[in-house]
Amino acid sequence: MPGATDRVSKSAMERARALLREAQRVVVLTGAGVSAESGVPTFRGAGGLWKEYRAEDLATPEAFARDPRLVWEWYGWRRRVVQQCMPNAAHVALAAAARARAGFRIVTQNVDGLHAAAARAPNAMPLELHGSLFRVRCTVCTERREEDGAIDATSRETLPTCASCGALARPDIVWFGEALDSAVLGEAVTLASSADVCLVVGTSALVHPAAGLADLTRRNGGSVIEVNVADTPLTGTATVALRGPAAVIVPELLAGESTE
Ligand code: BJW
Ligand code: ZN
Repeated sequence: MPGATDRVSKSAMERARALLREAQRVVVLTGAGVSAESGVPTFRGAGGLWKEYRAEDLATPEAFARDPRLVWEWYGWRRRVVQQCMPNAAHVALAAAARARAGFRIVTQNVDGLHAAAARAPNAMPLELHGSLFRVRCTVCTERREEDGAIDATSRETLPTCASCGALARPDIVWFGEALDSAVLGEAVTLASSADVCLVVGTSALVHPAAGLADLTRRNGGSVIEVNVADTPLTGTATVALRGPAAVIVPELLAGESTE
């Protein structure tokens, strides 16, 4: 298999490595593309989830209010897909760098749990901006719980309910039009604003506020390294753009970071 430097210009890879070497604080922002090689479908683009399903039908609070059974059926299928998937070389390399270096933090838009599965230590656990496929929360009270079982969406009565008040439970995922958890977003903003490097991996950078985090780093004088198979709205302003699959580029970029 060719190394990343066979696909990416050697000078771009060297420049990105030097930026990371010199950085005290690194924030990594990941999106669906980091999990693509694990077999998790992305949202947009060829084979993306939104090609087959309309976001408005499934990933909004209005959709859930209209037809919770349909939405839970979709999330039950998403859980089953992700449960067949393993962290890939990009998740593993990012987790190793986070364990090895203070000031290296992973912030993800993904709800698939694969960064957490690769973490093996608290300091490699990601900040999950958009929630988790494996948590549910009550539609009425504040109850939340981890849950990774099958969803029985045959009728409204069989859907997950709150253990505390008995009301209908929903996926603990941030849908369009919903606010991100303010503590989680606040921490991500602090990390991005103070980072020397923001490493952006596998996101279309279309969904806000997550997409604005790299700009916070840049506007505060930091550098942006983008890893993606295609151009995004961030490419033009990135300090270095590395074209190619995350599971190939990221391990090569971070080679030598970890002494484990
Ligand atoms: C590879 C690869 C490989 C492939 N290697 N790369 C400012 C401007 C405009 C609009 C807004 C704005 N601020 C807010 C909005 C509205 C909205 C929004 O951003 N809309 C835009 C789409 C226009 N944002 C929101 O609604 C957010 N809420 C909010 O702002 O609330 C404000 C508020 C405040 C107070 C009270 C109330 C409200 C919430 C956003 C929630 C996003 N949720 C989703 C769905 C969750 C459902 C689920 O998962 O089931 O999260 S949307 C979906 O997109 C998902 C993802 O996390 C997110 C980002 O997608 P991502 O990860 O970038 O994936 P893709 O598929 O788009 O891209 C994959 C990339 O990988 C591509 O670039 C490929 O090339 C690449 N790739 N293979 C490397 N092997
Ligand atoms: Zn409840």
